[in-house]
Amino acid sequence: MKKLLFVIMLMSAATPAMAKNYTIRAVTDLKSTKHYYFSPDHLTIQPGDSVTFVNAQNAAHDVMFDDVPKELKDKAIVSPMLTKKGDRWSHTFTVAGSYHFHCHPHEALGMQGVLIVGHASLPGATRHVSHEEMERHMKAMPGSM
Ligand SMILES: [Cu+2]
Repeated sequence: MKKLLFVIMLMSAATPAMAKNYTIRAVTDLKSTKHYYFSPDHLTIQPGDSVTFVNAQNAAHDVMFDDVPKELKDKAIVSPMLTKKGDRWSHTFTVAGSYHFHCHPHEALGMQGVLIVGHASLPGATRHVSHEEMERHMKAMPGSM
């Protein structure tokens, strides 16, 4: 009996909950009232899940996380520019809380979204990430300009 229990414990340790991968499309639709938007623009995932941002048309979009849980102290989450249809960028989210992101070229046009990882952050538990900080992060990325 003890041996069986041990085997079951080993098996459950070897099969962690399957992390999921979600897709958010960066949409350009000049015929709609909102020309540029993320679809979906609100998404809830679990820690360990990843999100793939896909450029749905041939306009340039990127993804900048401008509000993130405070635990992400020295970390800026920024995609490279997705310049053409089908360009994609994935990120795995391990820290629970509320995230806000926008597309830099279309920030003024309201291209933005909210991502909840596990549960929403309490008020004051997130921090703003400046464009300067994101730029520094991008310059440090391998293969950046
Ligand atoms: Cu955009």
